[in-house]
Amino acid sequence: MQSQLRKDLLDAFTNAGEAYLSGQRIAELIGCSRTAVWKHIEELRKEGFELEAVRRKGYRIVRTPEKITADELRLGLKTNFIGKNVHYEESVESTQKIAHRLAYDNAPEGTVIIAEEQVSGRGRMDRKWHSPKYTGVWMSIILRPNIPLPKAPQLTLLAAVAIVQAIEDLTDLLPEIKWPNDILIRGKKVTGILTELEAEADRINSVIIGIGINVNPTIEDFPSELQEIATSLFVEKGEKVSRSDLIKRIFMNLEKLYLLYLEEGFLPIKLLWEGYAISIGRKITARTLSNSITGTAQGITDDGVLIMVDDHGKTHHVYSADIEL
Ligand code: BT5
Repeated sequence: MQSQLRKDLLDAFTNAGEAYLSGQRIAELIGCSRTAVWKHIEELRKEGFELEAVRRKGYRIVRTPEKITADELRLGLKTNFIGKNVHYEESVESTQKIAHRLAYDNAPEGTVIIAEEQVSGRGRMDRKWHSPKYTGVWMSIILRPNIPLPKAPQLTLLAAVAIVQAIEDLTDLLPEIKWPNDILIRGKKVTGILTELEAEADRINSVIIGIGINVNPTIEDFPSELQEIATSLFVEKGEKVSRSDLIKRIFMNLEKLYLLYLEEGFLPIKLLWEGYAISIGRKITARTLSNSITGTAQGITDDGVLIMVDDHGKTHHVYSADIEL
């Protein structure tokens, strides 16, 4: 975890934007000695930050490190709670597992667990999620919404919109959402979302949103069974994308949408979601554990449940399934 002084220092650079900050000014802003400022600046340099120092003007950050660091995530982040408390790990089994433990231990809403690598990353129904080192975003976000239990899956759709918007903000790619939890680019999966709950009786303690994004791997970096069905932002764009910038965008978009959702309910989110959905209006097969339905996807209900009409004209409400297009 970062010290409060380090957080204040990064906030000071965030607020300064492109402007230089003198050592004296920083010391005043964050309430420490100039020697302490100098010490923190040296530590940032050791982490891989490049700081320009100009006489009589002060310091400015000109480049941030390739590896995700808590400091880098702090710089430029303008949220009130999502991502304000970040647990950063080099290698974990699954960020979901850590998030469940932290949520149980009363971690504040908006706490995020980010790992460079997951050795047992998981998808829905205990499927595996391939999460190799340094190339992706593997993170879990703890939310504590005061909503009835059946509405929790709406947060998967909300997160999907936040991620698609973040990808659009940083690239010229056009991601699409396949209900309920896949983000695809040109038909291949770039992101998976796994929403899990901690609840007692009918009260939600926390919702843990697990997000896996293939950012910078090449196709050869994927195991052979994924090479036909998966893709990455790098593969699609032909250029590396900064994982920290992407994470910060997601935090900002997610916070905005989540506050809108708490205020106005699911409807505004649904409208945004529909603008990105690919399965709607198409013939699909929905496979659940117990059966499979083929028919046309009509849309989603105001609660985020998929509506399908089968070949006999019968309407089905699908709460959770794997969709084949
Ligand atoms: C998902 O499940 O798509 C949810 C994935 C959530 C991953 C995040 S990473 C951070 C957090 N910590 C975790 O341990 N998990 C979450 P599902 O819809 O069940 O899709 C799983 C299927 O996607 C697998 O069976 C593979 O076919 C495919 N797959 C696995 N790894 C992939 C990857 N890196 N990219 C694209 N597809 C992948």
